[in-house]
Amino acid sequence: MLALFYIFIAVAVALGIWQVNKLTSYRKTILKNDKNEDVVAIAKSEENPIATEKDNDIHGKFFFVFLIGFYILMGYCLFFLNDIMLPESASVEGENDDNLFLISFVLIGIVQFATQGLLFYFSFKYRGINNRKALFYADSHKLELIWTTIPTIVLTGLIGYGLYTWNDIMDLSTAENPIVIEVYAQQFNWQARYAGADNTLGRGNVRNIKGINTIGVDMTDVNGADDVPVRELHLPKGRKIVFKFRSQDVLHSAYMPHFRAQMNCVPGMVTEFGFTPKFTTEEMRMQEETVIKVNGINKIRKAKGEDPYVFDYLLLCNKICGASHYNMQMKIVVEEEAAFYSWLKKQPTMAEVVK
Ligand SMILES: [Cu+2]
Repeated sequence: MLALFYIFIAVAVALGIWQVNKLTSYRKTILKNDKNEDVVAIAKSEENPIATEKDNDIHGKFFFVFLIGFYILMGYCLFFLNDIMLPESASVEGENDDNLFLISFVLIGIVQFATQGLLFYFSFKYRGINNRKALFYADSHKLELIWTTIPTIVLTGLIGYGLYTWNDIMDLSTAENPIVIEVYAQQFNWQARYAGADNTLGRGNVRNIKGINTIGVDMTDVNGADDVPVRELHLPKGRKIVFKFRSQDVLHSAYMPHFRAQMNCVPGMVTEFGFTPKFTTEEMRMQEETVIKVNGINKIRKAKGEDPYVFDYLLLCNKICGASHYNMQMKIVVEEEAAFYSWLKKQPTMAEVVK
């Protein structure tokens, strides 16, 4: 497959050089038009400087061949590359996100299919044939009205649904008894902090970073003592989680693809979003889509002699933040509420860590 790719690149480069080379043989020429007037044209300044009917015919047919190839490629991407897509959303709020994506994709797909077809088919059908005259057509108010009104209505609907989806993940004012977690980004790893028994995070500031207090929790703030710092995220299934993001150094972006959520972590400010996990890690591992994906990965790993991969939710950095950006990730475990609380209870609090 890789060899094929290199051959493709080599052919593309060779074609490019050939075309550029061809261009150098073209120059500005004065030609006569139908009314015997002088016009400036870019043409090959040889005996027959104008494209012949044969040239036009070949180019027109190429347009048609391109169209067929284009449709085949579109179909291939649509039906055969599906298994590299993410599995079903693992958060309740992410369902809207997926719907929005699907609706946009279907709409764009239909328009794309039709307009590309018209563009290339017409280029073929009306290719230059001697003595064929183009039809002069000024405008049609009816047509203009149709192609302005329909996209306006469709786009308004899409944007409305988009805003609703955005609010669903961003508006945390109605969240009932959420679990509050701070996610802290630094070059190049993630840390997190649970708000503890009072469900309120103690103040954090980069100036408080000292020794083992690597998140910079203000230890004079009473809310901070029961906070729980961790290196692995555990989330209970079915509970609303409120995430608050901070960054120690540069811009990072907390990306949780399986939950369809991403937020920039900006030094000097707190950003946030919230979602409700829908499947535990175990349940997600059993899903058909995940199984197919994991099997595909493991086939490649086996061929390379690597250990098999087991599915886990991940928090990734999605902002190129420096040399080790690619490896900036943290494991996320979603489990039943009871298992979550028994795990959380075993983690030492800030007061226990920073003595
Ligand atoms: Cu980063």
